[in-house]
Amino acid sequence: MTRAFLALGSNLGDRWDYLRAAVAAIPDVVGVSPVYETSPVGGPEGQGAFLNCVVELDTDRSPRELLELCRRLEADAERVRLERWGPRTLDVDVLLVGDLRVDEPDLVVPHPRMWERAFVLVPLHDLAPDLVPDPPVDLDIRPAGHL
Ligand code: GSY
Repeated sequence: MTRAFLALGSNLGDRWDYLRAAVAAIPDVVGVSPVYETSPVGGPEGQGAFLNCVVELDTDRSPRELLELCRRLEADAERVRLERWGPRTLDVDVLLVGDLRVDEPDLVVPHPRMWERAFVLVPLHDLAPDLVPDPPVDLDIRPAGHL
């Protein structure tokens, strides 16, 4: 079994509901971080704030199987890709799968931008202070509650 982490975000529609339904549908969850309300990073002007969290799995699924799971969760949330980086009902990313490294056109693990994203590092620190000992201090990341 492998310790894996997925990042979830929503900034469209009932954000709490989308996160709640997604986490309930993820197998092998052993930890769910607090939820943070975060200012959008990148993307078009004027899009709404995100709710972000991270989940920890104890899983025997491969990185690709986890990617397929993420895509299915996004499809179940009726996600429509209107514009790249634009608002989304649900975004689910594979962050880490143990020590595995993948570098394929549609899947890079560890997630290539995770170490520069406070909205990932702060909730990841809550679950795994061993992996993120010094989370960034960022005023755009506000505790919002628990799922
Ligand atoms: O990559 C995840 C989607 N996303 C987010 C997000 O989840 N949270 C914040 N705060 N900004 C974001 N920009 C993108 S793209």
